[in-house]
Formats: sequence, C-alpha cells, structure tokens
Amino acid sequence: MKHFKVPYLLILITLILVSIIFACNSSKDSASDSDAASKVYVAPGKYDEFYTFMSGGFSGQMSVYGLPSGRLLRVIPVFSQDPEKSWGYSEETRPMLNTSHGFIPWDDAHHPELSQTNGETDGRWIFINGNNVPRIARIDLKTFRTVEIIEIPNSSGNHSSPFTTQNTEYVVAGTRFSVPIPNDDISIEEYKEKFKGTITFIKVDKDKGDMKIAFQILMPGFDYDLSHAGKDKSHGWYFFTCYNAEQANSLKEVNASQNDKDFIAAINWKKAEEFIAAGKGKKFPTSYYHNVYDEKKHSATSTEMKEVLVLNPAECPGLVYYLPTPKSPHGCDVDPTGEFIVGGGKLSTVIPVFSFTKMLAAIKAKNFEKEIEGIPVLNYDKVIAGEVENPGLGPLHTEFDSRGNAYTSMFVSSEVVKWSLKNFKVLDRIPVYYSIGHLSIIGGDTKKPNDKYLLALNKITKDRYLPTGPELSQSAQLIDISGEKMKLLLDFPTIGEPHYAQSIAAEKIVKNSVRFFKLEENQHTYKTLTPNDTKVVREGNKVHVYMISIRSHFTPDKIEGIKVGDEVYFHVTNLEQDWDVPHGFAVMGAQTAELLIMPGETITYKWVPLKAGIVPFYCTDFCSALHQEMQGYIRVSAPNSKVAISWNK
Ligand code: K7E
Ligand code: CUA
Repeated sequence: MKHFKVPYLLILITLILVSIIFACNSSKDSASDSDAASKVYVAPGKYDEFYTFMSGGFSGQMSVYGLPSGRLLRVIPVFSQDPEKSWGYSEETRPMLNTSHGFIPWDDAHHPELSQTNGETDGRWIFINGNNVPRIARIDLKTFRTVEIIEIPNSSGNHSSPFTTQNTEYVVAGTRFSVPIPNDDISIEEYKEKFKGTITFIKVDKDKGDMKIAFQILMPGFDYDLSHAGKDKSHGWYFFTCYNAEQANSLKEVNASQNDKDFIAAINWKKAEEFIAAGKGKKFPTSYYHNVYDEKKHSATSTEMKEVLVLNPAECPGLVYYLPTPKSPHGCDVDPTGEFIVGGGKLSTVIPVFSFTKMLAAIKAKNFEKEIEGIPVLNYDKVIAGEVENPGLGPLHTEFDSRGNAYTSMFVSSEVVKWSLKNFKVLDRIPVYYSIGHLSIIGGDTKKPNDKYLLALNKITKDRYLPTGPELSQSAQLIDISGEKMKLLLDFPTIGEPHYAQSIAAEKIVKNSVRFFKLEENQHTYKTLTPNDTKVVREGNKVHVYMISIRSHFTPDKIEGIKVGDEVYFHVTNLEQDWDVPHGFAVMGAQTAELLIMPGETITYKWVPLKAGIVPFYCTDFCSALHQEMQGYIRVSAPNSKVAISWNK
C-alpha cells in the first residue's frame, strides 16, 4: 500500500457513490407512449425486421431475439448443457465441451460477433468467447447450432475476444489475466518477471468457417481487456485495450488504478503473417482441444492439439505499438471509416479518440516516449485526434451510426451519450435503467451501420419489472436513433447477463435457414432409415438399440433382454421430412436429459438401468393427435438372467 495515492482513492469513492445514487434513482419516465408502442409493434403472424444475438454471460449460452419487438426466439446452448435440446447430454454433443481441463459444461460468454464480408455482416456464422476456460465457439446460422469450439492455450480470462476482421480472416483472443507461460508452479510474487499476456490469432476458413490457431503474440503481463480490428484504411491492424500496466498482482481495484494512463496495443497482423512466413514463430509445446460438430454425421469429434506458434515482439520490429490511454480503458472501438480508435476509460473524465493516420505518422517519425519489453510507446499528443469532454461518468463501450456519430455507454451515470466524430462534441444524452454495459447498434461495429436502433444492455434492473424474488432478470432497452434526439422505445428482460449483442437484417439469415435434415444425407454411424433396419444388438454389456421415430410411434417399442448394469445406447433417427416435426425421447430413471430429435437427425441416449422391472419410454414433444400413444416398454432383468434380447418391428 505504500505507493497508494490519495486522489485515486477519492476518485474511486466518488464514482462508487455516484453509481449508487444513479442506480437507486428509480425514475419511471420512459417514453412508452403510443408512438413508441407503434414503432415496436409487430403484428401477430408477422416477422421482425432484425435478429439480435445476445450473449448469455454467466449462463454460457446465446439468446436470439427479434427486433424491434424484443420477442425471444431461441436460446442456443454454447458453453453449456441444455436439457431441452440434449446439448451436452447426448453422446454426439458431449465432445463439444471437452477441454484440456476435462469436460467443462459451463462458461462465461461475453461477445457475440457476426462474420463479415467486405466489412458487412454476412449472416453465415456468429462467434462468441468463453472467458473462464479460454474458448471461442462458432455457431452456424443455417441451423442456429454451435458447430465448433476451440480452446485457447497460454491464456486466461479470454475477454478481448472474438472480434473479427472485415472479411473474417481472423478472430482473436487476448488474456485478461496474465499467467506464467508456460503455466507453472511459481510464486505469485514473481508476477512482474514471469507473468505474460498472449494475443491469439485464429484463422477462419473462408468457405467452411473452420477455426485454426495461426499464431500467438507474447505480450507484457498486463490485463488485455477488449479489442476491435481496423477496417478499410486500418485493415491489417488490431487494437487491444489493456489495464494494469502497473502489473499489480493483488487488490487490483486499487493497485491497478495508480497510473494516469494504460494502453491500447496496436498490432500489425499483416506484419505478423510476414514474420511467421519468415520463420520467426517459435513452437511452444502445450495442450488444447479443438471440437467440431459434423452436420452430416450429426456428431462431434474432439481433438487434442499439442503445440502453438509464438511470436515475440522484441524480435519482430514493427509488430506491436502501445498508445497511452487514460485510466484503465475498457472498450476499444473503431469507427466505420477505420480512422478513429475510441478507448473507454472507465475511470477517465474524457473519452480519448485516436487517429489511425496520426498513428502511422508517429510510427514513421519514431515519436516514442519509451519502450516496454521491446514495444515502442507512442507519444499521446502525437496520436490523439481529440478528447470528448464532459461525456458523463464511467465510459465503457462505443458504437457508431452511418452519419458520423458515436454513441458511448456510461456505466456510472447510467446513460447513452451521442457525440460527433467531426468535432468530438456531445450532441445528446438519454438515461438508461440502469448501469449500462455494452450498447449495440445494428452493424454498429462494421463499415455499414444501420441508423434505426440502439440496444442498451443494462446491468441493474431494480424496479423495471414485476419482482421475481431476490434474483431479477437483466434488461435491454431499445432506443430509436433515427432522429437528432434519441428516444426510448421498449424495455425487455434478457437471459443471463448479456454483455454484448449484435444484430443483423433478418433477410440475410432467413433465406439460408435449414428446415430439416435430409435423410439421404444422414451419415451417422448408427442411423436407421427404415422399420426393417431397426434392431437391438448386444456387444458384451453394451446394447445398441437402432430405433426410429415417426408420427406416432417408435420402432421398436417392445424390448426385452436388457440387464441391470448394461450400457444401453438408444440411437434414435427421426424419419420425418418436414419442418417443425421433432420427436422427443425419454426413459424412466435415466440419469440424463431427454433427446429432442429434429427431422432427419440421429441422436444417442445413454442409459444404465439400476433396477430390474418394466421401464416405459415415451415421446416428450407433443407431435400429433396421437402423441400420447407414442410410447413403449423395456424389460430389465437381473444381471444373471437368461432372458434373450428381443424386440418388435
Ligand atoms: Cu464491457 Cu465483457 Cu464487453 Cu461486460 S464487457 S459490459
Ligand atoms: Cu412424437 Cu410426440
């Protein structure tokens, strides 16, 4: 505590007090007049104009809403098990949650990021980061399913992720918590000497979307918080905010708030590619898992990877520069032209806006104030384009419209502030309820923002909805940004903690949406395509049931010869070939979740019977007038019984 400076403590205390005052100011002055209501009204049977994808935060999922109605359309399990969809329970999907730490059915997912082509969202995939066990997932927007999860080695707290480049060349991952690399049993006191950050570049296959770690950059042991890729003129660069340039290893609330400025790291990834091609990457042994779901086999595989290529900036001149950035910056956002880089200094009284053009000139002129571990630190005055003054308290994240305006979320003063990229003057502000984290404009981090709506993603709900006990849902607010003044249109509750959201015109997705899986394309090892092919096969204590479901029966629906302690695998193929006819499957006493089998799909349900007797199973999805009849019986006998396997067709 001996380096402690009083003014910072005062600033912190003031911010906390102001935040409490704002959070408790339960004003109800929303603009929910008939004008606002008509703007969000979507008539029964009509589609919304936009999809919005919200991260689930600590729920590990992603939720999908329609805009402007705020209607919940779907919850997509990502880093989570979902009993409704058997995700993470079925034999086919369990491998998706493998990591170098074993099976991890949870994570803290923050930033959904849509794939882009030419700097615009293209509706093909959406990526999302897992913070706790560093991972990135890819969801296929044809099926709204997670199809790939890659673990990030040499990382911890994967927060500055997975922001994409303008043609989805890369998604990235930065360590929020620096750690020893390779991780090792050393004293935490050795933080300054031994703890490092990494920034990982994950190459995305341009046709298939498959992810592959291309290389990592070894960084000083700061906390890498958020990032965005450059676009247009700054395409080829990535920007990462970081805090804790103090390299504190405890009481970070105070100890990482000492310096006037931390940094934005500017990384030239095209240069990085050249250094890799020139053989500058060092192979580090490591272990991480790459899990891929095959939509034809309806099954996932999990592969352990054992090494990663690492670049050291000290040996790669021109690869990384630091831009000094006021007070523990959080958000790191690039405007649609690629010229301005905005840092969100949580504890700062201004919003710094950097100029990419000035940055290049300062690099050329070597306007460096110092070096940190071989990384030049540029002079603040030489790279700053302007500072937004009196923006409010606690600036976090910024997005943009197409008219040269920026919108910044103010966590502490609970408001959205609109300001101009021409003169950095505040133009408008609107209160939000309460304590906003991210905000999101449709296409707001791309080259082509849409000027209709802004979503405020608020952390504290308090009195906005009917109380539901101690735990309240978090809340989103839809704000009209089409005019000069922002207008609040709608409140709607959200799932988990949606840090960030991204939205896209519905037409980009609807046209590619899969309605069912074609049976003739089903390549599952245990598929069953006709009643005649159904069977029950014993292999030692394993029993494989090849089963089909079609309105309104299972075949077989009478099975005998199962014994206590057997491992029974029901491989159920849904023979329907029409949209919206799933069948469910559940067995009494099975210690797992149901199956929900889409038309044309095969899924496997594992059951180990523990008691002898008659065990019913049934379809859990109300699929037809005779759904209640969609059921069957299994006879379970003692382990030493002589009852032979039999079944009906
Ligand atoms: Cu600001 Cu994780 Cu993007 Cu939360 S983060 S708010
Ligand atoms: Cu099939 Cu109900």
